[in-house]
Amino acid sequence: MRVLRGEVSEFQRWLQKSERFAVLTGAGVSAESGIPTFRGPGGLWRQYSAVELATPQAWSENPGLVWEFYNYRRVLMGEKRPNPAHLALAKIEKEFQKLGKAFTLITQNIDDLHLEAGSQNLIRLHGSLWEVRCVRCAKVSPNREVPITPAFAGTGGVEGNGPSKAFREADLPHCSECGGLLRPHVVWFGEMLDPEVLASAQKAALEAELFLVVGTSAVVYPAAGLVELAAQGGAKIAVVNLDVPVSHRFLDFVFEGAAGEILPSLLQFPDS
Ligand code: BJW
Ligand code: ZN
Repeated sequence: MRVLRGEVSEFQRWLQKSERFAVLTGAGVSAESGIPTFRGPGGLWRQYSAVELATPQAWSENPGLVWEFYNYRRVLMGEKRPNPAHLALAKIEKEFQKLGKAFTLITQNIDDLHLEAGSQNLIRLHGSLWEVRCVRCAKVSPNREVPITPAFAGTGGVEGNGPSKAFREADLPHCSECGGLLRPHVVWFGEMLDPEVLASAQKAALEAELFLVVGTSAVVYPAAGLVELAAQGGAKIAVVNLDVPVSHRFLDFVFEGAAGEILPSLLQFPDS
């Protein structure tokens, strides 16, 4: 680890002192579990960047292609397990609970690895890969099908251009209640986040005394705005990232390195 700003011991004193601790995570926290980040190497599927397919435009033009992409991610993410970074966050939450102090974990990830690691007070800003929503009646349901429908079996390879076959309407998943088309229950570019989910994240950021930002490029709003909000609310801001951008602006602690290596030793009270 490279300590670019602040000191580990000082961070840990803040951890002990803080009554309210909030953490924002991004794709980097799951990188060591083997899940590619969006804007780093591996962020491409066929000729598409992930952010090109995570849009309502892509969905309206070609829902079969978008489902093929999300089906590929179900195959990939379904076999990944939480890494030491997820586990360290779940562990510190338990310590905060024991002490009667507030801990909130806010994630932009849709992989649910924080849940699997045991995190409880978790806010999922961008939804879950393992839930679907009906575009007609808006019903949200858990769905762990892999492949999402039999038509997607064996599709999704990273080689190739465009969809691997011409998916028909009947190949796509449909709502058991109303027959409408099902889509992934995730937030695409240009879509609003669930207002209640966003409001609870903003409250946790504003009230935090210590705010830790792990493995996110922090370029996507409104998630990125939570860091500014926490700073405005008076929180100490700490960053853990493999590759910290040059601008540190209002950061109090900057630890450069892999989250899975840093968090287990960083997230300790100084006298433990
Ligand atoms: C490691 C590591 C290791 C690697 N250890 N670290 C204000 C200004 C400008 C634009 C906007 C604005 N407000 C809203 C917008 C528009 C847009 C936006 O933000 N655009 C920007 C790109 C400019 N936002 C939206 O559209 C949002 N909706 C909204 O605001 O509605 C109202 C509105 C609409 C339109 C206009 C204005 C207002 C919705 C955003 C939804 C984002 N959705 C996605 C897809 C989710 C589903 C899916 O997964 O398929 O969310 S896009 C993608 O980016 C995904 C991620 O959650 C998100 C963030 O990415 P993340 O996690 O930061 O990943 P990376 O890859 O970028 O970074 C990884 C980091 O990890 C790197 O820093 C590495 O160094 C690091 N790292 N290994 C530690 N081992
Ligand atoms: Zn329906």
